[in-house]
Amino acid sequence: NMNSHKEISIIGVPADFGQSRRGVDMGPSAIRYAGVVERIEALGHIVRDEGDIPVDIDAPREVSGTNLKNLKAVTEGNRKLAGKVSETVSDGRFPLVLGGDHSIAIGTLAGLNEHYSNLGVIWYDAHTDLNTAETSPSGNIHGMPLAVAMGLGHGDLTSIGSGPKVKPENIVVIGARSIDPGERELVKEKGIRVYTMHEIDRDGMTAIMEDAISYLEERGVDGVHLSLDLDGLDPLYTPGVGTPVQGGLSYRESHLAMEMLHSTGRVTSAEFVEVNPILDERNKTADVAVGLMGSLFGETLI
Ligand code: NNH
Ligand code: MN
Ligand code: MN
Ligand code: MN
Repeated sequence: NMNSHKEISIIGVPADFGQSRRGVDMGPSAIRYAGVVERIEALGHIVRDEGDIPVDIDAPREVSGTNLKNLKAVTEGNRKLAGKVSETVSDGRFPLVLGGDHSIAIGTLAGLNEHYSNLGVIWYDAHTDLNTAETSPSGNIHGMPLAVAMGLGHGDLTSIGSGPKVKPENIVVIGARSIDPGERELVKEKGIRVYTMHEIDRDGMTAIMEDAISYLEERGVDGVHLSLDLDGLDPLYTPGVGTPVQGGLSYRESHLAMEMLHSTGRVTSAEFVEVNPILDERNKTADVAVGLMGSLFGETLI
């Protein structure tokens, strides 16, 4: 169906300041090498690779004395990314952002917020990324972007763009299995819809995705952003991530989820993050990422 063909802008963010393992800045290269442009063009979409957001990868690292590591570098990168994402949506194009660690979701969501007033967010991740400096066990900002997007956390981060970027009741988390105490409190306090591995094991991915999609539709969202952390999958399938957690989503469950999202026709932006080629096995994780993008953009087996 020609009407479902999209104009897609690929935006690379070669940044690793939100966590402490080097190499995730090479994620965009690895994903390009895995054939992202060709894979999506083959589906009939018009794809433009916009290259990378300029990131000062050699900026000195802050190793101690703060529970917001590399705050300045994370803030600067996200300001640039927010501008680029906003411009992309202004041009009527679908932003497909390639990380980089998950702290880049701060910029993506800030840019999207210029265009949506009731955005839905699907957070596909082993973690909930709902920490603040007060609750973070690591000081790594990649564990904080969903809190920042709700308006919680350091002012330098929450003030990128204007106001809160997403309402807690417009968020669904899928695949969570490593949740810190402060995050658990926030989930309860804000009533965030979290489908942990327990619910997915119990009810199956089909039921979970149907529930997640109808939940967001009942909220009358005016767009849906998919933020997919490759550590949401089991490390068996995506070993090239900085914080792998056993017991994750399978390859097939993840493809099914992407196919179901495609069927809704409601996804308006996406980001794929945490691919670290240094920790990977022959670019396996980037290959999986590109395969999932294929399903998200309409690939079928026959
Ligand atoms: N929750 C931990 C933290 O905040 C780990 C976060 N790591 C992630 N999040 N990869 O998706 O430090
Ligand atoms: Mn994450
Ligand atoms: Mn808004
Ligand atoms: Mn994660």
